[in-house]
Amino acid sequence: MPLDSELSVTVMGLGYIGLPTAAVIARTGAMVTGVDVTPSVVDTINSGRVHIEEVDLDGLVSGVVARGSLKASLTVAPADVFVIAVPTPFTQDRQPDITFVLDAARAIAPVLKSGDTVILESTSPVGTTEQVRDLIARERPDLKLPGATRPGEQADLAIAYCPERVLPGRILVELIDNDRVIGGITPRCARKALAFYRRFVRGACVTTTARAAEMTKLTENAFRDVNIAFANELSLVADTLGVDVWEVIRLANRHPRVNILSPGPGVGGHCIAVDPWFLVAADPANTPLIRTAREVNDGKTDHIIARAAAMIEAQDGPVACLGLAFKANIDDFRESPALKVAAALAARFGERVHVVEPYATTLPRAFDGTGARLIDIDTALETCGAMIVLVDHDIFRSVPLDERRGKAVLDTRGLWPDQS
Ligand code: SAJ
Repeated sequence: MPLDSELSVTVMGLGYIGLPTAAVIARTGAMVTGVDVTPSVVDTINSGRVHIEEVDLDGLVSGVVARGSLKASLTVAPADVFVIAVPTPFTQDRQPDITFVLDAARAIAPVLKSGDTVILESTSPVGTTEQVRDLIARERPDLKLPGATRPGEQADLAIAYCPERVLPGRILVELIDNDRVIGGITPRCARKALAFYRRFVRGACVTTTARAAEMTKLTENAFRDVNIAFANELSLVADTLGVDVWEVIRLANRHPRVNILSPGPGVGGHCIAVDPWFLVAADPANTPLIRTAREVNDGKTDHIIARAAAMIEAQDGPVACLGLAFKANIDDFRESPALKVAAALAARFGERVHVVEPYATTLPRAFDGTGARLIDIDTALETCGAMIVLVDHDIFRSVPLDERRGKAVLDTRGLWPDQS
């Protein structure tokens, strides 16, 4: 590969993963072009600003754009390495939708040249990297593709799968420090992609096949979903038995080989609530546990809505829903169970529902026409006799018992263990 300053990299998709990845690669001195289909995203980045909230990302992007090592574009130019980081949603009937991945592959195909490396990072069903290879083979019959060469012949391109595995809120740290799984269509593809990641990853880089790497990513998020489902199921049993589930989990976790996760109002975000379905879709007959975990976690949201509604009915006056984000201390409301609960309560109880969300400036569309209002935590503590804790934001955690004594509280996050 060329020296850092000569290496050119194109990152397809400038979202939560693509933009931080592009910026981190640009910081190494490579010339990075980020490609996105949304003109406002391209304009924002080219003016040195960011369209997403992530710790320290604004400073990094403004620096690499000012230095000229990162630019954004609506069109794809030739590069040495192409990184695809576009969304892979699922359809109404819970089948993976890889249209954006295939669109990105189609967009880069015309500019590919011998020696280039194509890396897919998007969470994808097993076999997607091979589909990318097959699509490029159809678009570019002049290139020799990996896994489709004659004996003794070298492929013109390296194609690999390397899933991102960063945690929102810690993306810039984890992009560098986390271990990476790099799956090549062939071992040579994996080695080529490994040389690329070595430039900016401090964690271990482990090579395997593309299919194993694809399944590894799905497995990681399904593991977490199943374990959160266990905690959520325990919380229902504990409610039935009148036991404090948080205390039980704290005590059980003192066992050296037990590590139970935390119950909550359900599982949100664009990863853990979605990816397990990719495994279920691949083999429905053999995935009863993974499917049930998804259903338990989704069912927990409905359970909280029912409990919160019962609590509101038993009260007079305004009720505060604390938090809309899908988890603590972030501004991301995608697939958020907290938002789902608060919006369902607003639809039913209207202007009695007050929402506290320090990461929002206005209420999301789901609240339109309900009469619900966005207020701050101080106002909520002064005016609301009942509180429903939906997100464990630090600002809520820090409210002392004195300020919430005597209030009716439904705490879905175990934030206020001293609340009687
Ligand atoms: N949650 C619980 N209880 C817990 C932990 C989490 O209810 O004990 C809930 C959270 O509140 C949230 C959801 O689960 O609603 C997911 O949050 P998370 O922090 O577990 O994960 P994400 O979605 O922010 O990021 C995950 C990470 N995957 C794993 O930890 C296996 C991250 O490393 C992945 O990169 C990311 O998915 C992804 O993009 O796939």
